[in-house]
Amino acid sequence: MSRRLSILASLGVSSFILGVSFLHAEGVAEDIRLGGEGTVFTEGPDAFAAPFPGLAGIDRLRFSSGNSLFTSNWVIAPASAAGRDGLGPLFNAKACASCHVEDGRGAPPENGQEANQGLLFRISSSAGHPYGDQLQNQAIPGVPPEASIIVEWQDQNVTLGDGSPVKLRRPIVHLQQLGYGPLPDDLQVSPRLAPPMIGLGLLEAVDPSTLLEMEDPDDKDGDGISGRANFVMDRATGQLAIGRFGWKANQPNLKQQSAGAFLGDMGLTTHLFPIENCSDGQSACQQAPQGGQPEVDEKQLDLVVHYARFLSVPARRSSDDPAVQRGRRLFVEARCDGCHRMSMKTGSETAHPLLANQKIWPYSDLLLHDMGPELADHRPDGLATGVEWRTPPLWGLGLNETVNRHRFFLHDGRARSPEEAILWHGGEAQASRNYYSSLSSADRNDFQAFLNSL
Ligand code: HEC
Ligand code: HEC
Ligand SMILES: [Ca+2]
Ligand SMILES: [Ca+2]
Ligand SMILES: [Ca+2]
Repeated sequence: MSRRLSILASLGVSSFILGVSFLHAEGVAEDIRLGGEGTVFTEGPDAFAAPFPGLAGIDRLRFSSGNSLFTSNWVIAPASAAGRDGLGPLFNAKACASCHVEDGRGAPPENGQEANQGLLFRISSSAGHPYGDQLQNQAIPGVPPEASIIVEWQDQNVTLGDGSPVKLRRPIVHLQQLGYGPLPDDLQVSPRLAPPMIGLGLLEAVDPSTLLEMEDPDDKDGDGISGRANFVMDRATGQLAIGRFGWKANQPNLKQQSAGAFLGDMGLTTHLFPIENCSDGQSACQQAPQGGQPEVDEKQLDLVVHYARFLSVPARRSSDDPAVQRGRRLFVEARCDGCHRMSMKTGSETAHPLLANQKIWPYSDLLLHDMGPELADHRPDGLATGVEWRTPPLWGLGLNETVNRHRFFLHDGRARSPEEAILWHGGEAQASRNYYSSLSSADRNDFQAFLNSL
């Protein structure tokens, strides 16, 4: 039986009886294909690593080359591997894939452990200091690393509406072995977990107008939810552009996000970020040999971007399960979809025809929301304030455990399940959180079944 037919068959009549209205005219549940034509029907450990099914010929070959640049370690300059050197002097990891593990999500450290590669730390302060805007806890020989970063998890108990206790945890960050003198007293530290890489080309292909239509900065419709777009400098054009990527939507496109990662996370220059990540107070860093100018040439950067653009989205599973369908209704009743917008269309003029005019189901508006004081990092980023975060897409959520063998969520990985993530929601999402918390345990199970089907 063809895949399409088997979906039809497995949907059966239950969807009709329940009156769930997500069927296509032809009877195919379109919300199974979360990434439109960029959807793959795989659910194993490599579910996040597949290219778009339609990617062919030279585009497919470039995807493989990009994969290799994403996965293999960069080395210290000078090296015989001339096209792959220039790592550091300061860095967090040697490869993109060290943090975006299996094209999925990073993991935060255990209690009292050194922060590993899945979690990085953005910093800022009104006072001058030599540490830049990100802490690099690794360095090449002869250059002091900036710090050793220890995360301590502090428990916090909450009680659900029916009296069930849930133990949450929040990170306390300890910066030790500072390599360049004391840090300012007003330092703001923002831990950031490496997010999954799926469907990013589709998110990049959504027209700015589509995102702006979802904004409601003054909450004119009075539902308590006000999303607004971040606007950030697009270095290629010198103009402000809508931010889409990163936990605060502080990067406008995949090229700048990737070039920013090369420099900030691995110490590799590109034409977009040509200057090594060493400040005036870091002289050993400034004097270290370079691996070319830039170290990652335009061709290599484009291959990595091409790779990021065409990682597909796994299809939903179990969407015909009655529990999942009940959970889906609860998701809407709780107004989760006020921010985790179920679907939208990509634009018609996109980087590649495969990305155009796709109905996608990212479960995000890519907009910034005030998430309340508990999640605040107090560190502004572009237009994003210290309490605002970009709604993360929820597609792929249920496969996180299969791909990465963990279920850590939220910007700093504090949540150990989707339920914990919901219970941290505050600010504009407080009403949704309270709704969830008021549900019976049977309803909460259905709710989670739906989330796991994504
Ligand atoms: C040290 C860990 C680390 C390394 C290495 C790393 N990343 Fe990331 N990546 C992150 C983190 C953390 C974020 C979120 C950043 C933020 O919120 O500002 C991120 C965000 C992204 C995003 C945006 C995803 C989204 O959903 O918004 C893309 C794309 C990306 N990285 C690509 C890359 C590429 C390409 C490389 C290699 C050149 C790379 N990353 C290397 C940790 C890393
Ligand atoms: C006001 C907007 C808003 C509403 C309403 C909202 N969310 Fe979120 N959600 C966010 C933002 C923003 C984040 C990221 C917060 C962070 O990382 O600190 C988030 C994070 C999450 C995450 C973790 C995702 C990840 O990749 O780490 C889950 C799961 C989630 N939300 C589920 C829900 C559910 C279920 C509901 C309804 C009960 C809901 N959200 C309602 C905005 C919202
Ligand atoms: Ca370098
Ligand atoms: Ca730094
Ligand atoms: Ca509103």
